Amino acid sequence: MPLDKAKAPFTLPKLPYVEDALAPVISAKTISFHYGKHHATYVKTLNELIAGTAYEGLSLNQIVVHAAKDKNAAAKKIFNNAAQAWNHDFYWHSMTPKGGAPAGKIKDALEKSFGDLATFKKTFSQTAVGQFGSGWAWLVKDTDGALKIEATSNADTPIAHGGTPLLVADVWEHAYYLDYQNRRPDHIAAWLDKLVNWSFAEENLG
Ligand code: MN3
Repeated sequence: MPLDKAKAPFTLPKLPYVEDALAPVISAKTISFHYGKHHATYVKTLNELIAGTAYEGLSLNQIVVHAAKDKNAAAKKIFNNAAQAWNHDFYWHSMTPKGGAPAGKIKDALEKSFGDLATFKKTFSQTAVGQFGSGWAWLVKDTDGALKIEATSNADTPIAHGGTPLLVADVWEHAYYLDYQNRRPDHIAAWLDKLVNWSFAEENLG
């Protein structure tokens, strides 16, 4: 991803589609706030926090990894904003208006790890819905090559812990509240059926 090489000051990466492309599952109004306000603010705040610090010369990935281990009080804020900047760019690419059923290598990998697609969807949905409060639901590749589903809280991200994410669903309320209110299960079901970018997941398989 280009983010691996980007250096400060960071700019808000372009969305890979127009703002109404994911409607009706995710409306243009949700995208305009989520991308144009939330994501943009994480990027802007990150630039302010790292200006004049040792973090300034690092890539976004490196900032996430280093700040996760940094015991300095200021590092937590840097971690939160850097990880949220990274997670959101990964999230936009995890979706496409042309979602549907997985095929090829990624389909084989899902079947090998979960048995069948229905079991993958059920497990992913349970994890996404079961994440208490704000966070993220991830499909990751384990070190043994098996695919796993995990949730992280708030800004936390697998890349801070050496993980290899393939896909992510944002389960903060700001991701779905305007369109689904409190119905996170319905949002996740529609997300899985209509919006997943399986080509992106397959690229991330490596
Ligand atoms: Mn979000």
